[in-house]
Amino acid sequence: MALSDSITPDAQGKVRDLYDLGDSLLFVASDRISAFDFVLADTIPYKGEVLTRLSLFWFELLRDITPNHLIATDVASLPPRFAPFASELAGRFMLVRKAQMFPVECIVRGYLAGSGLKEYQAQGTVCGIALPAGLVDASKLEQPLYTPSTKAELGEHDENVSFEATVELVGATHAAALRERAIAVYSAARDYAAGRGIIIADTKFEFGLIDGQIVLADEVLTPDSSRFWPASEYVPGASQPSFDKQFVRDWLAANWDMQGTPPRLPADVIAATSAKYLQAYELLTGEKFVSLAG
Ligand code: Q0Z
Repeated sequence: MALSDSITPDAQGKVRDLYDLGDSLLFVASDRISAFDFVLADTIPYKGEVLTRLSLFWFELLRDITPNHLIATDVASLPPRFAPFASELAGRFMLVRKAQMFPVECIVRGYLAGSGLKEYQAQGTVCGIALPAGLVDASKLEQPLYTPSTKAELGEHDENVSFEATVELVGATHAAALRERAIAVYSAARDYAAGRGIIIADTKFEFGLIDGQIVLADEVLTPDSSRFWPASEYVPGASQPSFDKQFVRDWLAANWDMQGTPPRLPADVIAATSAKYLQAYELLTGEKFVSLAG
């Protein structure tokens, strides 16, 4: 019997379950994967554990740059009703402090890609910020850009907003602090990852307030919240392969008309995708991935 069938999550994201423990929260990352905004029927072995342990790695590496919401990562710290699920939980959960979350997705972009590239090609700006002429797909930006968005209703896309709009949402002091903190965290992570052969093209942070302090929350600097590119294949002027989901996206694009329910993935696509998640973990941490699952 799976944990989520025995204890009902209080909230579910596309790939994560959330349990409200009163004064703390339990996040559990599944092996579910989304592509083209669909959660697929197939799971990717170890994906939830890889993402959780990457977040924990970053929290530790970045601890001098920002406090975070983490309390514990051992099953013994959970209420006893979770003990029967110890092997299912191992490596894929975080016990975190409840924060007053800011209603701002703090996106930082160091490279031109995705919606930023589209806006630049149409009007020379990214989220209204004018950029120099002549940039191409995947160009490195001179300075990292802070391009906040606001969380959309379920099923909708997040909406890019101006910095001034975030001032209206959280006040001038918090808005400026979020921008400064997000850029500082991104810059440190980008520099670290560059030395390990991974380009962090862009990423999304969520921050909250605990005891009046701004803390880094949610999951951080994972392939699901960021664009990771292999530095060895980096060629500006062309769309870069995504580190993790490229096999899935390519296979779906070639084998599905994007109507209705996505088809089941072939076993080799699942295995190759799992291997990419493990490779991202091993490159970034410098450690072999050994699952903690029982
Ligand atoms: C809630 C969400 C998910 C479903 C972040 N430390 C915190 N305190 C309060 N809230 C949050 C955090 Cl991290 C928080 N969400 C939404 C996440 C499943 C809903 F995994 N995000």
